[in-house]
Amino acid sequence: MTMRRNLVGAAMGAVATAAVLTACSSGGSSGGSAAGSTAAAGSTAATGSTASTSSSSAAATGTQAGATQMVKVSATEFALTLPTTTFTPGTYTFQMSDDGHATHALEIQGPGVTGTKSDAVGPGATASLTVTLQKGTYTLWCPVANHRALGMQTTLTVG
Ligand SMILES: [Cu+2]
Repeated sequence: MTMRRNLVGAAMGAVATAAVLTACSSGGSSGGSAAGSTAAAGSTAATGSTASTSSSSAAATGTQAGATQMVKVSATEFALTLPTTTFTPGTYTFQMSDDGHATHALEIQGPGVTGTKSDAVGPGATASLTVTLQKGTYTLWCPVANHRALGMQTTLTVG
């Protein structure tokens, strides 16, 4: 028992001595290089944690990109009004509210999206259109009659 306790004590003493020696060497004449390697080890650890932080934020971004975002579009004679025409890549549901007096709808075209359109609805009704936007430029318009030529068209910038 006493023997074992002494061995443990000796082992701990050795560890403590090693720690002290390490501390001494970094504070000694070779402090420059020791400090340098300590800094390097520190930056490696920091890089590691930064990497894990960025990967978790990337996962968060992925989650965000996976969530469909709602964009309200007001359709009138003859214009499409959106809160913004600048988007980040992701999936969006354009919810058009027919705030005018005629039938309106939405159609969109751009990178990866070819003429996806919503139902045409009358005054006071809403129609939605869900698309995944990639980096690039999209055109959003009303495909009813000649509404597009009359001004129901807007350009969306995704980047
Ligand atoms: Cu229209």
